[in-house]
Amino acid sequence: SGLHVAVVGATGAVGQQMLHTLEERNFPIKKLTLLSSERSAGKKVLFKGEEVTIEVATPDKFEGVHIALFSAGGSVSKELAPEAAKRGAIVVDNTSYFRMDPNVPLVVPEVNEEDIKSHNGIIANPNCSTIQMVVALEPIRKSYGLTKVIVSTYQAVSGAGAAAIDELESQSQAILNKEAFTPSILPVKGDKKHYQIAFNAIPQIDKFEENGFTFEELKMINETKKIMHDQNLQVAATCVRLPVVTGHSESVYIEVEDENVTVQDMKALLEKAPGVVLQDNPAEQVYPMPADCVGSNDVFVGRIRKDLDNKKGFHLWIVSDNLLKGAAWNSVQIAESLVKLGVINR
Ligand code: 11C
Repeated sequence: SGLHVAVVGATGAVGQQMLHTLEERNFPIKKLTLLSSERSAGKKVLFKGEEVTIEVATPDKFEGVHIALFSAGGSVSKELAPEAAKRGAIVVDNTSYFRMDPNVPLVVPEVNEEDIKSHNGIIANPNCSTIQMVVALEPIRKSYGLTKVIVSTYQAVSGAGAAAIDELESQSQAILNKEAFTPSILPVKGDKKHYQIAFNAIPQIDKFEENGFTFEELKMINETKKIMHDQNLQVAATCVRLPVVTGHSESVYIEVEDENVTVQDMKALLEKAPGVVLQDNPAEQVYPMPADCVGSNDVFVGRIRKDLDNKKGFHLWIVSDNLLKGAAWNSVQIAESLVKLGVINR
């Protein structure tokens, strides 16, 4: 018994966390195939104490694979996810390429686990900043109704990959040493200009769209509506990059339908919500911070306040490890759901 699992993009910031999470969860693996671009092929990686050699990702490598976890960028998913699905694998894709495709379920198990049953070979893993927000907001939506979400993010550089972490570290060092430096990765590797991230805040994540929002902001808006199955939900986002290595933070304003909800109600609800840890005690200065959340699969919520002017308005502060619940853990959790709901037989 056990499954043949493939990880595509095994050497990336997320791929590494996927291997770590598969190990930690003791996922029922019979065979592990690690795939990457030609650049990383041939490298050896330790999995459960055994060396696994990374191979070049080509369509034939998916023969016999049950579950393929993809995190090697949109263009790789575009080309190879359909090839894997054609060969009978169920793809869990961590890129944005298929997320808004109506034939592809977009899944956060705490919110819409059942959607995996309608897969056509590909299941999409949402954007990191979307995932942590919907985990915290879904219990509120279910109990009190949710009509509006306005979010501002404080996002870590690891969301932009390993090269962005290097850029933050080397730039910080250069500034402290009073040396010259030339930004080349952030805010967006493929955009025209690059800006200093060390000791700074950049209000651009991904490229700008014609309506003035960035693609990251539109991902938060559109993915939230799709995951919650509510096209009428009003969502707006402003996404900002900070000099934090790992752990995205979000200041979220919401409006609920029920104006009688109290902060105590909200806290009691979130205290028992799946995947959520409540850290909210102003008297003791207890609130979530990214440095404390790194390495945890949970979503941390604090600073819950009722708006002073709008009886239906609440403010929350939501923090999570963007590489875990935001990426690797949510993907492995979807794989676990495939086994648990009998969508795939081990
Ligand atoms: C960031 N949220 O922090 C992005 C990274 O659509 O999966 C995730 C990109 C994605 O830069």
